[in-house]
Amino acid sequence: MSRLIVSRRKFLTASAAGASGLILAGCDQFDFLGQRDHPARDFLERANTLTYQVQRLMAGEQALARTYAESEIRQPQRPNGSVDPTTPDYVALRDGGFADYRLRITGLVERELSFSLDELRNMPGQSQITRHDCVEGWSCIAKWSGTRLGPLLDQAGVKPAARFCVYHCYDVMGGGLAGTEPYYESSDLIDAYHPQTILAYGLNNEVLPVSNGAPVRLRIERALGYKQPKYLHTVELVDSFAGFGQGQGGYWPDHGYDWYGGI
Ligand SMILES: Nc1nc2c(c(=O)[nH]1)N[C@H]1C(S)=C(S)[C@@H](COP(=O)(O)O)O[C@H]1N2
Ligand SMILES: [Mo]
Repeated sequence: MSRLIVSRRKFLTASAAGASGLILAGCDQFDFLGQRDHPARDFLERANTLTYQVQRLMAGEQALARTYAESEIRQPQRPNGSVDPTTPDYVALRDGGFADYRLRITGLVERELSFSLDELRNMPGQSQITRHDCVEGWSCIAKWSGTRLGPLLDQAGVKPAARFCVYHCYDVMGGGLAGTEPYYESSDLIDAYHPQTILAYGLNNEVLPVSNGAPVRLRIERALGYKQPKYLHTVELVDSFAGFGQGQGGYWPDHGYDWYGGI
């Protein structure tokens, strides 16, 4: 515990001094920051002090989510939340077989980029069999296939001021008196660059179905189900959540769920 307190203090000193201070201090003492559920990392997230450079340095050695064997997939991935978006933009895309789909990277980047589904599918791909845990109390083991988000962020050139990715989706929630609210989510850059964070276009060796988020949904494997945005169209680099929804960083966080949503 004493080591932790020292590390935390050193870290805050280092981040206040900027990334150069962090390099001088050495990186291995910040290994705990790769652990999603570590109290020190939790503290730092609440402090909201992590700049892009500092987060990028930490993204190197991160704990991986547990993966499973193909034989452990015992059930289909149970569709939950939106399962068939009805927004006009989405309906038009779906009716066109997603030929006109573009995944956009916008916000605090050197160059805004967009990728077609074919471009994403032609990038280096990876598959991972992981467990999806929904806060409603059920889990599914499924195989997700896609391409890593991190290299695409590097292509776009994340600006130093960026701290988070906001993930914008095609579907809307609600529709009662309060009106509809677009589904969105967000993560820090450590999770965005995590080696298992993928733009998934395949599920259990098939094309990702509409009910599970076609054509592209994000997988952040160390996070709860609501942090796995389906029907993704834009990844926006930001320094704050103000101005999105109720400002809590996601549709469900706006409605009282924990922003971090770690497993
Ligand atoms: N765009 C969007 N993403 C979403 C949701 C949603 O309603 N809309 N629901 C979330 C919740 S609560 C869960 S548990 C998972 C469900 O993913 P699945 O339908 O592939 O099982 O998606 C998450 N991502
Ligand atoms: Mo969920």
